[in-house]
Amino acid sequence: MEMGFRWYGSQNDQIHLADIRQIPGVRQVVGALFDIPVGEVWPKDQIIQLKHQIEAAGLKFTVVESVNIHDDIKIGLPSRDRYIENYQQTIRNLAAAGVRTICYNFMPIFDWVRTNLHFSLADGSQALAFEQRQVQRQPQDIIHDIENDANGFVLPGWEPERLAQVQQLFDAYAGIDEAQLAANLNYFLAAIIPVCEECHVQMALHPDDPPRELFGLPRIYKNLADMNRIVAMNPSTANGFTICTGSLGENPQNDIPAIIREFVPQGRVPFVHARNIKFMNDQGDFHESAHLSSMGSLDMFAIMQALHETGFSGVIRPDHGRDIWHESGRPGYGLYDRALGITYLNGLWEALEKQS
Ligand code: DNO
Repeated sequence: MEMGFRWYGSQNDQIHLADIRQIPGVRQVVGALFDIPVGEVWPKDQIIQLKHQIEAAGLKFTVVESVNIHDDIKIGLPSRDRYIENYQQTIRNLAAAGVRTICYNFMPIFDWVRTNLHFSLADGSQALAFEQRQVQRQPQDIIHDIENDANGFVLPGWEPERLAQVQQLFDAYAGIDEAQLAANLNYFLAAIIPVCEECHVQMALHPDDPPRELFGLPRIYKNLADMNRIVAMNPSTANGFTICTGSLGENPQNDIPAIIREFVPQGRVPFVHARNIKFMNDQGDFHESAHLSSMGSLDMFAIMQALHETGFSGVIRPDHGRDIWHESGRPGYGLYDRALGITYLNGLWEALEKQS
């Protein structure tokens, strides 16, 4: 297992590589080129520049999060082939720079959805939260709130230029149900997995967050049964998963240790996001919490134990942190609480190593 930390690059992140280097036990920076429009090829020289920057700080760069998928691919428009060719080229360029894992998602229009970016917790910290009744509102209102509450940062997957066309996007997705979206994923995988195999890159699909239908849009990676369907589409191990404990854990029916025990031994899990959430009621409303098991609804020890037992050897990163100690950064992506999360996860891991 190698501990990583997500970083938005020197132009887009208030956190410096030198700060990340000081978090005990961090080896990897999970990065991306955030300025390339979705669908365009990531130029090799820019990827190599990022790699050199990360390596000069004494850290490694083998996981990219995310190379986002153009909506035309998810909708299945004829123009998808051009975007798929671009994606193939991006895979080759990333592989040439030593990247081994590409995290991506196949969620229509929205990446993750939260309805409050500054939910106040009893200890005075703030966290991201999701309340179902809030998504009865128009998507435009939610976009407006998220953009206004993000402390001036762009949140991952919430590119303002793309979301300015949200009504057109909804129109374009009309008639795309789960079966059609799954067929479009299948088409995409059939085109890119051979390229991944050729370049020794593994794709790591991120779960739908939250893992339930939203705004009438289809969702295809919500639980273990969905994962089995995705494996059946393309059994190559290059067709892998990101296990995001928070996203999957937002459905209390999901048994995350069982999911880990199923897919890690298949060699299909190169990347894990570790995060805890706390349910606020039995309607599935939740807020994110500190990583500690006792602060949330997930048993983080049981999760780490399943990873340890199955010999997980990929990269794990703390997922969203709370805003604490007066930090006001990109919501979910501050330094302090994610660093605390790392220290806790490393403590659990050390105990597991020494007991085995
Ligand atoms: C949110 C992240 C997601 C994730 C993408 C992967 O904070 O977990 O934006 O990176 O869904 O493509």
